[in-house]
Amino acid sequence: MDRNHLLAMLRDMLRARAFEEAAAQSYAQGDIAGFLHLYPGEEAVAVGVLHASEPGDYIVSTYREHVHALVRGIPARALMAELFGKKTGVSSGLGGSMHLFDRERRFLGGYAIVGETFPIALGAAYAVAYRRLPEAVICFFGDGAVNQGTFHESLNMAALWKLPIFFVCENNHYQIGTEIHRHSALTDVYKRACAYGIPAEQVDGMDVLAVHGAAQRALDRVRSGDGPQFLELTTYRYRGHSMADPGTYRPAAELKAYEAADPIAAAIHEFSFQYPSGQLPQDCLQRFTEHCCTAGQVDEAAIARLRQEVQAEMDDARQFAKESPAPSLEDAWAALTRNHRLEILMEGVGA
Ligand SMILES: Cc1ncc(C[n+]2csc(CCOP(=O)(O)OP(=O)(O)O)c2C)c(N)n1
Ligand SMILES: [Mg+2]
Repeated sequence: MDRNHLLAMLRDMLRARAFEEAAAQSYAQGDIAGFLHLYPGEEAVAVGVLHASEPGDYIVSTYREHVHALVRGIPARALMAELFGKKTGVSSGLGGSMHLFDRERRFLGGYAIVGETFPIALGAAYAVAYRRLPEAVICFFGDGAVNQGTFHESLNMAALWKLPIFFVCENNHYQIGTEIHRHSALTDVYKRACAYGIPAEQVDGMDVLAVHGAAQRALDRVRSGDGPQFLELTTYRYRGHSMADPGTYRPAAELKAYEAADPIAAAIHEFSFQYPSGQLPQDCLQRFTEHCCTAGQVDEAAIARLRQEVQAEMDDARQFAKESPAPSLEDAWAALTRNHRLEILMEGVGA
């Protein structure tokens, strides 16, 4: 990978964390209401996968989707304003944190219902296949979604019709407060894809380069008509399930071990029986910055500069969101009654 691409990935990882921390602060100050599901710890997943995507690909995500949207290219201002429920938001302030949508960037949302992403991705992939386009649909979902009926129905149909879908499981080992070995009979999620003959791989989701490589391979196969591909990325979220969740169900040592750049061997050993997955990964961000420094791609000063730049970007996004107007009742009504159907029909006939 060339230096510029490496730096672009590093920048996006830093932006991702800074965005989410800025959102957490805004929530604490009462500027964001409702649920807010944050992504720190999982950045290598979104950045690794989306840096392997093309502008023609479609993205379907869950309610933990701010970072997918940011890395896809939606400006931080439009995202933060949406979280604030403002008119300048990417969904005009009418969707909020869990319903980010940007047709232009083929970001098909943000969905709050667990397992909802699968049939939506399936429909989009059917449309792509129908038109025989070399595009892919990237479908993100959590480990908790794989016990939903929609998961099995969608994998079956995707395989049957050889649809261009890339299934990406963000296995952060928890479904709210329930650890994976308590909600799933099979904790290696990727093995489930075998039931439908879909090629699947399990990769360390804390290692952005490994994620990127695996995503690139899978997307190449999708684009060359090989049908759906499946990738399970093992990762971890540092915060609670949402801002309303203090996350006290997780052993403090587990959280610490995942957060540590250099996991303390003794502590990991002492508690290793609690981790079904065995080995504990490092913080993905620290690991990647270390990698870039060791490889001589960047130095500490450049990283410090990058951190400053992304912090300024997020401060600006918060300020913009705060100063933006709220949507009016008329705006909400207009959105409700807009004739989307006509718009889509017009597009279909090339008008
Ligand atoms: C159909 C449905 N059932 C239950 C919920 C409540 N719920 C919200 S998030 C969540 C956990 C999902 O966990 P996972 O898929 O692992 O995603 P993560 O939050 O870990 O990213 C649940 C059960 C829901 N939103 N939709
Ligand atoms: Mg989960």
